[in-house]
Amino acid sequence: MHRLVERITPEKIEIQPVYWDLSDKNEDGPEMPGIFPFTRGPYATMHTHRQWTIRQYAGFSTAEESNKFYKKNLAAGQQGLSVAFDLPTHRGYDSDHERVVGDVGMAGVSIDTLKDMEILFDEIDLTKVSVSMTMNGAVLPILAFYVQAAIEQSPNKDPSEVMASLKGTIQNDILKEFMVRNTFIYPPEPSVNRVIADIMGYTAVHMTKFNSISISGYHLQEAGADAAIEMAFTIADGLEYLRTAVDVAKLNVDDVAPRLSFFWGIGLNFYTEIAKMRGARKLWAESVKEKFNPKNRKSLLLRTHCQTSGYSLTETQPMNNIIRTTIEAMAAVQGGTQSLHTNSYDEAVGLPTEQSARIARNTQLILQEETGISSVADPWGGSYMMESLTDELYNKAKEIMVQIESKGGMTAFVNNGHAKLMLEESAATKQGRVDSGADVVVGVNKYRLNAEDEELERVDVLQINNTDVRKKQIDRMNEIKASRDDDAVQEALAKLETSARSTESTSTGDDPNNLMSLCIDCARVRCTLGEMSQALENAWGRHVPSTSMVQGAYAASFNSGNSQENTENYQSTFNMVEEFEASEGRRPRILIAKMGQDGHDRGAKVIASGFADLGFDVDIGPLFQTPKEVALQAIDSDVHIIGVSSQAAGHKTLLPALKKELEDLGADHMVVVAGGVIPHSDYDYLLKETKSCAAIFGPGTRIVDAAKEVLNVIPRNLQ
Ligand code: DCA
Repeated sequence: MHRLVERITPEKIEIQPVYWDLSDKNEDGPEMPGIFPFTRGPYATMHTHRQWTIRQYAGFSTAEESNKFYKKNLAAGQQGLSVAFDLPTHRGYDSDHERVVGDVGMAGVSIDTLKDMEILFDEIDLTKVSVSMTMNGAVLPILAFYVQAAIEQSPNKDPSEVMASLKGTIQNDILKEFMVRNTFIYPPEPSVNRVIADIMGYTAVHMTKFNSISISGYHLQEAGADAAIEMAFTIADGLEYLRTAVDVAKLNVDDVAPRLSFFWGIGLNFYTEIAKMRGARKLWAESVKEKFNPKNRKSLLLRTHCQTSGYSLTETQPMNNIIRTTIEAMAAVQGGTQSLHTNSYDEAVGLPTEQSARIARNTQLILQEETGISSVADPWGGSYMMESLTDELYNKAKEIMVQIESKGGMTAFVNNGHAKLMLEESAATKQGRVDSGADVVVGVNKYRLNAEDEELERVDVLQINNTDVRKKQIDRMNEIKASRDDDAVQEALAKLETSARSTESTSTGDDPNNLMSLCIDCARVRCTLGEMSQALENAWGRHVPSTSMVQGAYAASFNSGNSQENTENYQSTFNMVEEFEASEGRRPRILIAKMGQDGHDRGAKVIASGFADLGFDVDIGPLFQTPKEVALQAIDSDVHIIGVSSQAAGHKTLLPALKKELEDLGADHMVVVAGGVIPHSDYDYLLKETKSCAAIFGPGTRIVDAAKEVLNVIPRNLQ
C-alpha cells in the first residue's frame, strides 16, 4: 500500500523497527509493542509494517457534492473515508421537517433516503474502501442505508457475502452525546440497551469486519476535558458498552470486544497526548482483562483513530493552524494511532475549501513519505520522562474511574449530571486561563497583529446555499415517496415500532426482530430516515436534556494569575454591571440561546458561566429551539439581550428568522448578539444587510471584553 519506510539513514545508521532496554530483567521480558498490556502499541510492528490510515472527515451539502469530493480525495492519496452528516440527519429528521430549516446540508451531508446513500458512494466500492460514519442518534437508519446501498451496489453477490466484507466503523457512541455534542434522539436507556445492543449483536454475526462502535474521547476534549478526564470517561464508556453486550445482549465478550474501536482528540500538549495514548492502551487492556476475562487477545487491544484538535485552531492568523495541526499529527503518530484526520487551517471559521483540505491531507502524506517517522514502533518507549508521564496519567485516569464506579458506572454518572458538570467546570477553567493569558495562544492573546494586518490574513470559506440544498433534498424525497410501495413501507415501519415497544431482548444477530435487521428491511422498501426514527420515537419518546450551569470556575481561573491588568479588567466589567443595575433597577439579563439542531453547547455553557460570574442574570435556553421558541422565551423572561451561539453554520438563516419573530411579537427592542463559528465574510450580511444582530463575537473573544460590549449595546431606560 505504501512505499517501505527507509531504515538506513544517509549516515549509514540502521534504524531498528523497535528498541527496548537490553538490561531489563523483568521476568515477563521487556515491555514491547503487540504484547500485553500494549502500552507500546496494539501491533508488534506498528507503522513499520502498515502506516496509519489517512482518513479525512468530510461531508457537506448534497450527496452528489460530497461524492465528488470523496472521489477526488481518494485519487489524491486519502486512504479511507469518514462521513460527516448534517444535523437533521443526526437528529432523525427528514429535510422537510419544520425544525431543521437552517441546518440541511450545512455541517455535513444530508441523507434522507437510501437513494442519497447510493449517490454518496457512487463509484466507490464499499466492499473495498473502509468507511467511517460519525453517527450516534439516527444510527440504525444510517447503518441500514449503508448496508443496503452496499448490497445494491453488488447485485451479483450474495448479500451475506457483501455484509461480511464491509470494513469500516460507525461511531455509535451515544453515552458521550449525553455529555457533549447532544446529537441523541431517544432517552439513554433504550439508546444503550436496545439500539447499541442490537447493533453489536447484528454486526457480531453479519458484519464481522465492521467496527460497531468508535468510543470517542475527541468530543470530550473539544468540550473542555483535560487528558485524564478524556481518558477516564472514554475507557469507562467502553466498559459500559461491553457490559451491555455481555449482560443485556448476552453476547460473548470475544464476539464484540475485538470490534470496539476508539477515537482520541489530539491537542497541543505534545508529550501529554502521547502519554495519554500509551496509558489508555494499558488501562483498557487491564480493565477488560480484569472485568471480562476474554480468551481472544484481540479483545484487549485499544485500536484508535485520532483527530487533531479543532479547539486549538484560531480564527486570527489562520496559517498558524497548519503548524498546530502538524505538531498534533506528530503526537498522534508517535502515540501509535491506526487512523488519523488532520484539520484544515480554516476550520475555526467554516467548512474547508479544496486548497485547505489538500494541505491537511498533505500534512499526513509528508509525515508518511518524507520524514521516516514510521520507521520505529513507539519511539518514546524507555524515555524516563515519557514512561513517568504515562504512569501518572494512567493513575489519574484510574482515580476518576473509581469515582465513576462509586456512583454506579458511566450510565449513572451521565444520567445524574456528574459527568457534564465535571466537563463544564474544566471548560470554564480553561477559558479563564486563556482569557487571563496564563495559557498562551499565539496571534490571539499574545503576538496579535494590528487590525489592518489581521484583516489581510483572513481566508475565504466554502459557502453552502442551504435553501437550495434543502429544496433538492425535499424534491428527491418526494419523488421516492411517490414511486414506492406504500403498503410495504407501512408494514416495515409497523414491525420496527412493535419490536421497539417489546420488552424482550432482540439483540442476537439472527433474531428477526433485531432492530438493525428490521431497519435494513425498511431501507429496502424505501422508508425515509425520518420515518424510521419516528417509528422508534413512538415507542421510546424523544430525550429532553436538562440545562445546568457551573458557577465560579471562570472567575477563579481568570483571577488566579495575580495579574494587575486582569484584576482591573475584571473589576471594571463588574462595576459596569453594578452601574447598569443602579440605573435600570435590575441586573442585565441575558438569554443564551441555541437554535436549530446544533448541539455543540460548550461555548454557550462557558459564556453563560462567565457572564454569571461577572454579575449578569443568565438564562440558558434549551437546545434545538426554533427562532420563534427563542423569541417567546426571551419575552417570557423579559431579558435585555439574546446571545445566540452558533457552531453549525445555520446563522444566515436562523438569525434573520429570529429578528423577524421578535418584530412580529413586538419585541424588537431586544438586542441580539451572536458568537461562535461565523465567517467574517458573513458579518456584513448579519450586521448591516439584515441587521439581525448588533454584535458578533468570533472565536478568541475574551468573555470580559464581550460582556463590556454587550453592556454598551443594551438600550437604557426602556421603561
Ligand atoms: N501488523 C499487523 N496487522 C496490522 C498492522 C500491523 N502493524 N497494522 C494494521 N494491521 C491490520 C489490522 O489488524 C486490520 O486488519 P483487521 O481489520 O483484519 O483486524 C487492518 O490492518 C486495518 O488496519 P486498522 O489498524 O484496523 O486500520 P483501519 O482499518 O483504518 O481502522 C480503526 C482504524 C481505528 C480501527 C477504525 O475504527 C477507524 O477507521 N476509525 C475511524 C473513525 C473515524 O473516522 N471517526 C471520524 C471522526
